[in-house]
Amino acid sequence: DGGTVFAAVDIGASSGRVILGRVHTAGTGSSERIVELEVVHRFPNAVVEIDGGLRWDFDALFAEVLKGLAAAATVAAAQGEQVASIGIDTWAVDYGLVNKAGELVAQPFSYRDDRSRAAVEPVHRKLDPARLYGTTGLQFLQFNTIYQLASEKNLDGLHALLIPDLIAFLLTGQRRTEATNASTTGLFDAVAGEWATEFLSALGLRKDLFPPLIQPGETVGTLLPEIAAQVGLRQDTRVVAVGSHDTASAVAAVPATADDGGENFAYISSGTWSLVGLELKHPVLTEASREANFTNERGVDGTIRYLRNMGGLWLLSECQRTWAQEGFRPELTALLTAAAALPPGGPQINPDDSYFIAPDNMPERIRAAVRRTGEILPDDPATITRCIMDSLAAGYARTIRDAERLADRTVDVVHVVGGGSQNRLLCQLTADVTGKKVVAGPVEATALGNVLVQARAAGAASGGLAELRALVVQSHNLQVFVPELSRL
Ligand code: ADP
Ligand code: LRH
Repeated sequence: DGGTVFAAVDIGASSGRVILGRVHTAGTGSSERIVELEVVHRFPNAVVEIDGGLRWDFDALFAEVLKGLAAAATVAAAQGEQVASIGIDTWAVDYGLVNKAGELVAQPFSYRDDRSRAAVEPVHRKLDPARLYGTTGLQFLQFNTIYQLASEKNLDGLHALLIPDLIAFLLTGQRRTEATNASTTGLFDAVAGEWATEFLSALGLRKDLFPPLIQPGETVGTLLPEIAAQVGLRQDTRVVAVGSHDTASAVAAVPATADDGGENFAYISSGTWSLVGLELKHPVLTEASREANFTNERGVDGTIRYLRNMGGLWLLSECQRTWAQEGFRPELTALLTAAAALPPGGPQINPDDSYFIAPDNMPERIRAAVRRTGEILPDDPATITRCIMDSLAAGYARTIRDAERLADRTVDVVHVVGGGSQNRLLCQLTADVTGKKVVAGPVEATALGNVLVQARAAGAASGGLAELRALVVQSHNLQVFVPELSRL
């Protein structure tokens, strides 16, 4: 308190933002504490073709991070506040390679690049998938870090830094690997919470390829003098590790309450991907869980994010991109309203099919996938949009049912957070198909989780995840969707 604010750098696959977060009492005479966000900088993000591969324009992203931190410094100073710390989260899995001089040797590959597919077989010949799962508990995805690293030609003299860790390194000069994101590499022991060094060795990767682990809430370091001067923040401003995997931060801010029956909630972190699952205390490493392709990623405070990474709104945003190239640029809300007016029961696709990973003519890909099921999907944006929403909702219902079975839990309420929580059609369909209450919001759950972990590290908030979540509940209006069974 006392004029302390926290800066959250949150970069997703489709956009990034720098946000100031404040934790304070709701107003004079109130003892209720709330957490508020102020967006000070926003910028777009997308995979781009660079040097013959699909990569992230990391130099441009880092320039936006600096711009955002400068904006944060200006806004805080204007209100007589001090930025106590900075937390960084981004999408998982991807990494940059830095040389001994600490220079990034190339723009980082995106998980959407196809190079890792050919590495899957050779990795599995050395490490059987059942053995990999028994230790890491990680869902098989062709782009998991382990397969990306196996497709690198030469790692001599290089260190790998996951994207948020790379940003933290460039801000502080300190190299660490934050644990929630490390758990998405395929080289992390889900039970021990340590690197699975035997897998690094088996693949001929150096044990020090990644820097040592750091836990959310611990300090990475303070700003390098030249960075502090450039952005106008004090040199003793700390970079604090948060759930640097964006999904870990999002799940930390899911507004679950005791009314949800304590543990009986599922979440959908809805953006480019849909991360659908449960929060558990212990990983589920059974063969049935592997067959169902569930992941055991690490959450804040040592929790397990037992979820399936499913197709998400990438399917829609890519359609929008193709339609825009063809000169058709409908407003998103208008498109969703038109899709909602269509009758239920239309054709569906499998949104998790790896056929949809690459960025190329998504409307035609979706129509081709429907054709393969023997049906015809008309070439009409509202119809294609409806097909995506029906397919996602059906997939969510399947996944939640599977999670209940595999983890032996009952789900009473489904929390939808992230950009996709604004999609009323998808939320309603999710309620209808699951038959469960859906609570939508907050949109900026990821930044909230990021801020709350920093606030707790600074003593401005206290308690476990339940207490942090109570702050979110007190601060945000949530939308409730109840199943309309007549719509099925
Ligand atoms: P990511 O973190 O993966 O970049 P976000 O959580 O920012 O993704 O979510 C982006 C998605 O949210 C968009 O692709 C879009 O489909 C959805 N979205 C954003 N604004 C709205 C809105 N006003 N109504 C419905 N959906 C929206
Ligand atoms: C969501 C996300 C997801 C990962 C994917 C690569 O932004 O981090 O949790 O599986 O990106």
